[in-house]
Amino acid sequence: LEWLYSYMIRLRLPGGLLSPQQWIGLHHIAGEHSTGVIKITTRQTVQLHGILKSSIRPTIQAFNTLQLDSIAACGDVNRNVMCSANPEESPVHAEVFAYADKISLLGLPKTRAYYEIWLNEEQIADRSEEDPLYQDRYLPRKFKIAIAIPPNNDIDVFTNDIGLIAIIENDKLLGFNIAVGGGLSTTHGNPKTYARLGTVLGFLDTEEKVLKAVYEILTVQRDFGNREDRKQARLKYTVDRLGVDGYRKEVEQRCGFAFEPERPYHFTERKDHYGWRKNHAGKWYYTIFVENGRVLDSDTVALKTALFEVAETGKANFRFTGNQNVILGDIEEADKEAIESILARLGVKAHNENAGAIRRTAIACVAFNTCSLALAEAQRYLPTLISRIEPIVEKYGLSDEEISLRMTGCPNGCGRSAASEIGFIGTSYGHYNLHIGGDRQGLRLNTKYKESLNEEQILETLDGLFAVYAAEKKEGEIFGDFAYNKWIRQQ
Ligand code: SRM
Ligand code: SF4
Repeated sequence: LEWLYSYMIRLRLPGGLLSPQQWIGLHHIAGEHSTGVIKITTRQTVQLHGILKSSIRPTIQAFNTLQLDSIAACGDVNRNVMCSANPEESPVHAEVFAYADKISLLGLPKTRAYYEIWLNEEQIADRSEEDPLYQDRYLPRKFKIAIAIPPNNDIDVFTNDIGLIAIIENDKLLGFNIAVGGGLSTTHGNPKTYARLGTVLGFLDTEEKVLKAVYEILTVQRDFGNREDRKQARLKYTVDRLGVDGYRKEVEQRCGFAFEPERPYHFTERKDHYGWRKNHAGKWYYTIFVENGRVLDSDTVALKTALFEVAETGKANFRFTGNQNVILGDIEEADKEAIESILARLGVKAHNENAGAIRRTAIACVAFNTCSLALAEAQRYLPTLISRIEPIVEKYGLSDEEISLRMTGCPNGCGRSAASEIGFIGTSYGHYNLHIGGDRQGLRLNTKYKESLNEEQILETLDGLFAVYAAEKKEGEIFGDFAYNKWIRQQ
């Protein structure tokens, strides 16, 4: 008799876009083979949990009929490529968005093993599978790429190994600034590990140059990354070992061209705009708040049913955001009312409108009960903790402040807790390090302020911090900046 193994599957979904037909398929696959919850991740894709070993092949085959795959969603390869999610925010969104797909293809392993193992493709035993990028050794560690369209840093561009920042002038895409060396994971008790935000190498204009540079940044990491110590293997450590100039020089040598100086850009926010928005072409977008990315029907909101009904109309695409939400997108004016009535009838509209500012900007990673690396709860606990924090912010008149608050069940940082104004990082069951002083746009990491707090201590500490903030903040000063100046800078 064998153990009853259960698995998680994550899709590769560059930029996080699904058609209504694909959503319908995903809904059925989730119901048939997994726990039923569709989990939107912090990298704009979805995961299904609780898939029994015998259901893996049928699940992958069903996804394949929807032209969806799970290739390189995990492993020491380039992962799901993120792209700014909100098409209503820029007339050149489609042009930038296309890069996510191109970069994803560029970083795909060439092996046919996935098709042979899961999709019954004929196995060619003696074929040597040439892979110029990964060769015979893949990368030293996972690798992440994201593309941002200023002024919204909704995909947290600087937390990625490679971050591309679209430079747009007069609604024309001029090219990208390219940053390297972002990554958030640390290990408790290992001082050699640290979170780092990316550093801009420079600007490139043509598509050919941008793709070549991305490719060669990958090959430099492949060749220079640390393969002895997995805790030192991410690109951020390679960049710091070679130096930013050293890394740039090596990339330029392989590319045969140089980076131009970085072009100016300005991030003013890092958030999703809930509710209806219209884009330059007159299409409508409705952004739904999905608490911690968990799509399911609850007592208060029939979100899963609503999304299924919307998909059945065939009138909206599904665009996942890096904040674990979903945008119903590309909706014609004539179809808006039909979508609106589904959202209103099933409680989605009210849920969206009633969520408080801290709750709707918060992120939590999966953690217990499926993540084997979890030290503490995250997505199962943060909603409750927020309900206990809300009366405190209310007491100090701070209820409308969109303070970014993120929680992870361990220091790996899947909910990007190191890049928030208030970060909780699990240390043991029921205990969290409290980090403060990050900014709201994703340009400054937070810093550890208190260690291993339990809930009572968390609430007491936040009460004290908010009291001072409410009393002393300057006009428009956000909590993260205030906290940085008041409690972190002098440390
Ligand atoms: Fe993550 C490992 C979940 C985004 C850093 N992450 C894991 C695993 C697979 C646990 C494991 O290895 O056994 C988690 C699965 C839990 C479960 O039960 O589902 C897991 N990571 C997630 C997701 C689902 C969190 C979420 O709630 O949305 C995110 C999936 C992203 C995706 O769609 O691909 C997720 N993980 C991230 C991010 C954020 C990001 O990429 O923007 C980070 C920090 C950024 C970074 O990479 O520096 C992140 N995950 C890690 C790490 C630490 C990597 C390192 O550099 O050391 C691990 C552990 C590892 O790789 O050894 C990890
Ligand atoms: Fe698991 Fe840690 Fe990632 Fe949370 S941060 S999902 S606990 S690995």
